[in-house]
Amino acid sequence: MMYQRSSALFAEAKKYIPGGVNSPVRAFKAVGGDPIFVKEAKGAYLYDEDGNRLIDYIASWGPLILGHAYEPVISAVIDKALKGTSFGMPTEIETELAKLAVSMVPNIDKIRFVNSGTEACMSAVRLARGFSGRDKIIKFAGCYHGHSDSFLIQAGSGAVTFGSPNSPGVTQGTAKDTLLADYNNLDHVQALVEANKDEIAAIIIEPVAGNMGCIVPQKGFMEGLRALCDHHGILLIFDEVMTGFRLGKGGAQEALGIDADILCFGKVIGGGLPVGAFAARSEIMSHLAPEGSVYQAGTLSGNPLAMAAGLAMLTELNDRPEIFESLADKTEHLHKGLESVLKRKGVPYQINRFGSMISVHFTDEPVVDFKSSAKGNNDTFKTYFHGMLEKGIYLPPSAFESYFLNDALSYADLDETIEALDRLQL
Ligand code: KE4
Repeated sequence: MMYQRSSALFAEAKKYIPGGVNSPVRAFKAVGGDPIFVKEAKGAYLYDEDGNRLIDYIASWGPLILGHAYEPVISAVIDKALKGTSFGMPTEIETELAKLAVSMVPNIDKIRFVNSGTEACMSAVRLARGFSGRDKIIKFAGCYHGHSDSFLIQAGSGAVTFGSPNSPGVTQGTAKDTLLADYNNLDHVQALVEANKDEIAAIIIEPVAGNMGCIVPQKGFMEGLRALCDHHGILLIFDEVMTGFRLGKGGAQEALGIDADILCFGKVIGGGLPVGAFAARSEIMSHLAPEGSVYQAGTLSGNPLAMAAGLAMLTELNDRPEIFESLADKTEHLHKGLESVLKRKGVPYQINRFGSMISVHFTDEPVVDFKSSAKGNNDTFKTYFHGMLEKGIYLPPSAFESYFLNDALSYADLDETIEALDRLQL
């Protein structure tokens, strides 16, 4: 396949935009080569600037669960845009989407809309701190909650020490309030809680992780976190930016059978437009301005176009919940097909899957946390990524990402993907 126009567009973009992209993962740094510039998309297919058709497995990193340019979403946005794009005043459609989301997700009475998953998670942590009067949070190595300072933290040395910044610009003062634990390691969390008694406001986690590849919580891990939070008066924040409205109407809480205290959303809730949200029971949300004193705001929060896209998307998912099962079945089909090819090729591999989230890791060790995910052979991954791209399959350009299937994918698309791997020399 030719990518000349994409490369030319990338060279031009780099003159005016840092790294030529507006979000780093798009730049292909982890896999090498120039990123593909997309011209348009419909259903399961991307059409790039060189006229190539690509079967899409990122769905804009999750939002487009029904496929690209889904007609009910598009017409809702067009109709809304004709009436104005933003007012900075309350509109009825914000309440309509809020009511629908509250009806679909367990344990929430109220929801606040923002413009990204980062904003949702950042605001959720501030709310937890304001509600509890405590400063520290626990997050997990390899979990990504957006780019706000409190989350850009790497493990400090030792088991129960503070985090340290993993990006210039994040101060030690911020990092000291973020403690880092290993995913699926309840003892580690217990040690952190014991060493910071009555100082921890919240534990924030991706209930099914998607930013280390897809990593599924092991039996008892999430239940243990819930019990620890109950015992120590810590709020459990589920970052459902990826899993929300993807794993089912009730997201990971429903899929795992675990109650969280604060929920963060993004991606699907905006139907492809910029929407994030955070939600909780009234007792917690009543602390948020203007009702309470925890401040949070946004010029374009609840933007009518974004609300229209989100409402159309969630209405479809709420009316046709069979979509979630159809997606999970398609993901299982893809899993089994890829697995049989990799087994036949004798390549060391792990495939992790939950619902319509899946990832392939080139290692013979089970991938259960960031350390084991990092043991994947990245050279093999790069060969895999570019080889599949050459065959018209667009996968996440990093081994530390999950695939996001969309319901426009046909079984023929899935089989074409499996056959593409079969023809690949790994
Ligand atoms: P945004 O600020 O990118 O909307 O959301 C941040 C975020 C929060 N929580 C989770 C679990 C997330 O996965 C994300 C963002 N996901 C990445 C993909 N791994 C977005 C892609 C990108 O950064 O361009």
